[in-house]
Amino acid sequence: MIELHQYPGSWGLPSSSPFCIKVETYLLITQIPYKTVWENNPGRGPKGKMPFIKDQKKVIADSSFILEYLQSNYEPNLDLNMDETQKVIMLAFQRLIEESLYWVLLYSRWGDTQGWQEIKKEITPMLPPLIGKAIIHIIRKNLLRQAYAQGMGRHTREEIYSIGKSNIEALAKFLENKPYFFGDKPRSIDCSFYSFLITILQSPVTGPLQDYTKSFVNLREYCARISEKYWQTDGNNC
Ligand SMILES: N[C@@H](CCC(=O)N[C@@H](CS)C(=O)NCC(=O)O)C(=O)O
Repeated sequence: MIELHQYPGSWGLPSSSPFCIKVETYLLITQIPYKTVWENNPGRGPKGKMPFIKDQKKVIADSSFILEYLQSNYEPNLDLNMDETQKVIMLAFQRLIEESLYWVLLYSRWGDTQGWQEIKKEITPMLPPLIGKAIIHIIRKNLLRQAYAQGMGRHTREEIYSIGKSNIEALAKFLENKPYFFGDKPRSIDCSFYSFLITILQSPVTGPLQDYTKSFVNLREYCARISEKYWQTDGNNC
């Protein structure tokens, strides 16, 4: 059976990483059997990040490569019968979510003062006693260094949230009142989109990103719909 290696969750989320929730949502929608292996140390993954999967002797890291692998080796494939335009739009929105919105989310959790206080309170007890307080500062430094190298970390707080808001607005406008991103049927993009929405909405990390996301009724309803249908939760946290 497939093993999904992922971080444990916080605040009622299935995992603290949206990329882990993305893969698990895909597995739940497709009903491909799997079991979770909880990991706290990203160094245990082949790319130093979570998630990764093991399937018999194969190890695949990176949520997008994992979904590609699942689509090539298991049924159903959520992305069958999409036209070329839909595929291009899907790729562009996936990049918007995972390569831009991700860094805004990271900043809201680790860079912004309120988020950092919440993160510290939640994660420190999961780390080894005595050295946990030092480790959480090292993790923060490392993540903020990544954000600086990527570029997002060089912007002011206002600039970062204005990027986040325009991303959320584009997603909300494209979704309209459709049940899923491309209509009546869930596609792999719904796994990315949902995982980021639930991570933003179901969190004590408040602030402009969460407030703006909450202001879109269609996003909250979409999030609740997927939570109820595939995660069997009441969707009240969306
Ligand atoms: N492109 C990767 C991104 C995965 C990723 O960034 N994972 C983060 C958690 S959200 C991580 O494990 N970071 C650990 C680190 O950078 O030290 C994917 O799609 O799986």
